[in-house]
Amino acid sequence: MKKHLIRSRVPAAKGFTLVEILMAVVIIGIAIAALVGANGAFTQVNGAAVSLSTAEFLIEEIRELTTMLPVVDPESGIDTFGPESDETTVAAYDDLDDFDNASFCPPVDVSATALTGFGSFTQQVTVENVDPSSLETPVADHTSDFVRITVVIVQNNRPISSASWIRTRY
Ligand SMILES: [Ca+2]
Ligand SMILES: [Ca+2]
Repeated sequence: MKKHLIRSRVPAAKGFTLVEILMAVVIIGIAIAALVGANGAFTQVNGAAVSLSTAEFLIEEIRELTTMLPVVDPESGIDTFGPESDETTVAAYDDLDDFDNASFCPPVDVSATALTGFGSFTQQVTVENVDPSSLETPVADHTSDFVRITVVIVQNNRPISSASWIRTRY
């Protein structure tokens, strides 16, 4: 018996043409570029959100640090606007005006301890007496019972968040 040779009926596989390959390369390239671009934008937005929430946290640290302090120094009263001469570190500050023009880098926490992990942030504090009938209007130091504290958070020389609040002398 003779064996019949069965010829394959499957046609020989045709390769892709050069044009098809080039088209595929271009399409995949566009898709990758879009993905990379979207990812970059997402990273930027995410980074900004992290910076903002850190700034809010650093403002709150100053608010809590100063919230229990008297408006004027318990010993010298209104003699000095700013830290008294023996108060050389933030840990020694014992009244609100001690914080005027203070700049903390690294920022400090509620117990006046440096937060070294946040070294790119600075807390800038301003303390002003304001007019009781117009709390937006600053007046001369120690000439009213109302004090406005302003904290600006700066990151890499750029202000990113700020907050002000009023305290009264009682
Ligand atoms: Ca003081
Ligand atoms: Ca003082």
